[in-house]
Amino acid sequence: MLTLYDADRCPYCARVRIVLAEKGLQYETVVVDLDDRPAWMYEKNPLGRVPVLEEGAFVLPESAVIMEYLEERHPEPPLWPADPAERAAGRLLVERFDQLSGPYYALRRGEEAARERLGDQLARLDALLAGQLFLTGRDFGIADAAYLPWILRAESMLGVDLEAHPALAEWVDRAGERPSVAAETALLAAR
Ligand SMILES: N[C@@H](CCC(=O)N[C@@H](CS)C(=O)NCC(=O)O)C(=O)O
Repeated sequence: MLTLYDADRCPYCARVRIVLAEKGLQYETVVVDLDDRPAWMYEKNPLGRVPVLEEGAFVLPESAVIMEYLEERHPEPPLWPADPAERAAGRLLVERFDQLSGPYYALRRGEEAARERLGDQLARLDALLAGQLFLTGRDFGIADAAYLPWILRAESMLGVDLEAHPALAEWVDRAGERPSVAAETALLAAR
C-alpha cells in the first residue's frame, strides 16, 4: 500500500495528489501538521518537508521525483507524451519551475513588487498554452500537475486575475474538468 505524508495546504503535496488520482491509485494519507511538525517527519525526510511517499520500506521525498516515480512504477495512463522531444519540453518546464515559484512566494511574503514578475511568468505560460492544450503537450500530464497547484492558489489566495491570460485561464478550466484537479479546487474552496 502507498502512503502519502500530506498537508492539504501544501501545493507540492497537491502535485502528488493529482498524479495519484490520475493514475487511479489507492493510498493512505498521513496528515502532517506543518505548524507543529512531528519529530518523526525528519526520519521520513531529513529536510522535514512534505510530501513524502512511502511504499513498504521505500521512502521517497521531493514532489518532482515522486511524480516521476509514480509514472514509471504505474505507467498507465501515461502522464508524459510518447515523443521524446515533447517529453523533454515538459520536463524542462518542471525543471525551471523556480521561475514561477520565485515571484509566487515573494508575493506571498507580501512583496507587492513581485506581482509584476509573477504576471510575466503567467504571460509566458499563457503564450505556451496558446499553442497547445496542456503544459505537457496535447494531453494532461506531469507538467500540468506540477504547475496547477500554484496557479489555483495564486487565484484564490493572492488575488491574481487570470483574465489578462486567456489561454492560461482556459487551461485552468479545461484541467478543472478532471476529477484530480476538481478535488484540489474543492480543497481550496473549503479552506
Ligand atoms: N522541494 C520540495 C518542497 C516541499 C515543501 O517545501 N513542502 C513544504 C510544505 S508546502 C514544507 O514541508 N515546508 C516545511 C519546511 O520547509 O520546513 C518538494 O518538491 O517536495
